[in-house]
Amino acid sequence: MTSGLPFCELHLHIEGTLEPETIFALAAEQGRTLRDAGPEELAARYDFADLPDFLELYYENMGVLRSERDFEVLAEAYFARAHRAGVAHVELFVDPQAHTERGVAERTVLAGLQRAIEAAGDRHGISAGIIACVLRDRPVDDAERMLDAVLDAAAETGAPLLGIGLDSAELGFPPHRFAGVFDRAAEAGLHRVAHAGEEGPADYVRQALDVLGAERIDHGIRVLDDAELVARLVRERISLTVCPLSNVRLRVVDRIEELPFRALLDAGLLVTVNSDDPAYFGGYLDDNVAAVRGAFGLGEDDLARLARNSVEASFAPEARKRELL
Ligand code: ES4
Ligand code: ZN
Repeated sequence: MTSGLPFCELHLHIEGTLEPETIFALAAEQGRTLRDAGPEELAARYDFADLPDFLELYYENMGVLRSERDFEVLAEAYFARAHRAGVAHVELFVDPQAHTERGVAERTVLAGLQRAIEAAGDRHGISAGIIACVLRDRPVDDAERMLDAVLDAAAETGAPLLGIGLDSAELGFPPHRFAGVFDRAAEAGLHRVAHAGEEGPADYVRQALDVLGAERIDHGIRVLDDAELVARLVRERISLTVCPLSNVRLRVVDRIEELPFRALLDAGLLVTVNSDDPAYFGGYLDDNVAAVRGAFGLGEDDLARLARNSVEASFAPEARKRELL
């Protein structure tokens, strides 16, 4: 458990919860052989030089996700684990373009997630929604098509599509290219978030706000380079979804103690703690909270603040937020 307080998890790639054992189980079901002999051998390769190095294996591994049932089982396992971690509400990311390029339709993905989300409410009392992410290192046309397809798929399946996000390789792929897609998403009533300031500069955070209309910044740990930007984030209550174990495993920092975690909190920013791709980075939400607690000597008051921040920063309906506060 994190602290006994209900947390909202706001930065979680559902494909990043695909555990090595599950990859092998699904491959066996499909009669496929994989490059590695078994889960241990695969996991031994989870030693990443940087974000692009991680993404290569992440996209390769998700090739075992094919049917609606595969996505349902994947998300069910995550919700069960998240429940044990003290998570009460989840806004999960999914990368539709990474599945359609393999012939798996948006409808299949959202229908599977929808079933797991329904079960998570019944079994664990967890509320959840979906944020479909644009792969920023692919053409803009692809993102336009993805938006139309997920809006249709959500309408058909009843999947709770909450928003649009921006992820994948950051350096060299500035947010402004996707202004049109994000405008259309907003017109369709979707929330907008974007990965920015993970490996990229503070200016990408500014673009995400100005050009994409982002309501939350995913990672954003480099904002302290820009005092004016920090002041704006504080003033507008725009949260940063920080993922401490991810930052260590992707070598954004060498050691967790090097993260400016205290400084972000002391600046008055709406910081939240999240697990990003827990099957790859060494832990779920409780593990991430424990890691920052140890590294920065957080007390009960700090943990309560992080839990409250996660509720405030969520897109949960006001009545649900009141329940969680
Ligand atoms: C991601 Cl850690 C991270 N950053 C950007 N895009 C991603 N997709 C999955 N994990
Ligand atoms: Zn992420």
